[in-house]
Amino acid sequence: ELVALFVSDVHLQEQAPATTAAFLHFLTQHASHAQQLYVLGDLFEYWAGDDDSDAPLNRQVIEALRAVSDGGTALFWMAGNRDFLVADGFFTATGATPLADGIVVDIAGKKMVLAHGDAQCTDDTAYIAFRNEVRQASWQRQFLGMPLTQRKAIIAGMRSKSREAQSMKSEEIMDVHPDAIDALFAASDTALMIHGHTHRPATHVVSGARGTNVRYVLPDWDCDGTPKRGGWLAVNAAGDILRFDFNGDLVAPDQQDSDRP
Ligand code: OKV
Ligand code: MN
Repeated sequence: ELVALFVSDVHLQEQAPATTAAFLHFLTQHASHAQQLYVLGDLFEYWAGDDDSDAPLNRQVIEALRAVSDGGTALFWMAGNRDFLVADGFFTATGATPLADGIVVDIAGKKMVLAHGDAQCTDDTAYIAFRNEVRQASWQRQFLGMPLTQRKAIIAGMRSKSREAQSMKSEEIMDVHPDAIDALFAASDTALMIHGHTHRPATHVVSGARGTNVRYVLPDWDCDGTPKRGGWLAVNAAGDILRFDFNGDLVAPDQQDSDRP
């Protein structure tokens, strides 16, 4: 039996029904058999507030997550840069436990640090400034005080502006900064990291002053386009970290994008 599964960047949205179906299949067929499920950010393409939980897609996903946690799989949630407004209403409805970005966990005897990955994209100073602002409780109180329709319009405006603006770097061309990764390894006193966000699934092995660090990057999901993409990481009882594609097929280490020697 697998101890823990890790998934991120599914970007669930009404416009991507095959991705939704693949993720629901993952929950019922795979996550439900694991002891723990860690959702490491950007499960949703955007989250406008817990008062949007009755939207058909959101309701369907909440019910599916609730079935996983009711089935005995401990469910953990980390916010991404698109679903950072998920709050208590969602946690109560799904049975998920919120996790802070950069938390250190011990899974099957392996100590590891978990992050979404956006906070380590420190080259994008404009984004980091935006992130610091919208992660403040006061900013969120004010934003969530607006009507849901207005919040959705603001998010839609940001999304279309970001799509058309050449100057605004998209998530897809962004990558983490090595110094920010080193700093997170050092601060957490770990040699293992799992994160998403960059859409660059890979296993990075870096030898430095404190020994060898391994950084596992989760894939984003898109099962509506061709070729389909998506998948998850798993930790087994022996503490090995395994990579699976969205079909549940094991990805052999030599088929992974890896700088393992
Ligand atoms: C995604 C990134 C734009 C990086 C905003 C609440 C808020 C969601 C949102 C708006 C932006 C995602 C959803 C986009 C990623 C960028 C620029 C750089 C580094 C809110 C919930 F603020 F209104 F409360 N957003 N979009 N970037 O345009 O797709 O990741 S986005
Ligand atoms: Mn992200």
